Amino acid sequence: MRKKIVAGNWKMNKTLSEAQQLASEVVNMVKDEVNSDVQVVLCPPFISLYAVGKLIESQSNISLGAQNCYHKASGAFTGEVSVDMLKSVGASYVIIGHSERRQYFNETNAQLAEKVNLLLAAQLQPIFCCGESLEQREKGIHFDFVRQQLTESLFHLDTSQIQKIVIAYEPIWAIGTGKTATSAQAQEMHAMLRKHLAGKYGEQMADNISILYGGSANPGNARELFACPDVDGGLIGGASLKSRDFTDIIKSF
Ligand code: 3PY
Repeated sequence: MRKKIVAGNWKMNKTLSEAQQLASEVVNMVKDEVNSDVQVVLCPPFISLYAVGKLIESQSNISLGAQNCYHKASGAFTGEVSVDMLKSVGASYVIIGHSERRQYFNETNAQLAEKVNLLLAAQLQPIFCCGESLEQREKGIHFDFVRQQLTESLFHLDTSQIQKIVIAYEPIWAIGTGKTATSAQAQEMHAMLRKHLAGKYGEQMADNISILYGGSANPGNARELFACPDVDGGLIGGASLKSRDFTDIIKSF
């Protein structure tokens, strides 16, 4: 049985006090209203990780996640944040390879492979993002492109390691645009990703890997997306900044 996960990617939003406020609201709503087995992950900006971690401490179904990490273990990399630092403030998940990082910070599949290795060595769970641009989809190369992202960043892992990975499919054309993939488009890609994983690691292993959908997911479309057999939850952008919307998404399972 694979885990159902709803992760909130707060991106570069919320000051420390705003982050504390939002996290407290989510904790209270989840406590009062969520009785399913969904694992909730809050991914605030680095500076709020520790404080948010303290606020969610008592809620076993809410975990702390970071939005990125550096691809080297430590050293003279001014301004960067290492995997060990994230672990030391209580993170248990780390989003890597978000399309905004690939696009604005030129992250490569090879760097992401390094991040995956460091995270797994520290026993943190990567939420590995993949997804195609509109142009790639229109050219009909979207499956090949996303398959290659997985192959180049993850397929060096052995079977015991791959089961620790959470995958988030986020079509770039649906991020911050208000456009969502239809549930049929999401299911088609998720099924293809699972097949690709099964080709390398076997069907049983692939069946245990959670694949989340991301890209303008909201309370209005979450139920239909989460009803797809290969959609195991969501990586939520804008809608995770409002406790009511985020909780309603969690309740959409
Ligand atoms: C979005 O929903 O826009 C996201 O990028 C989630 O990571």
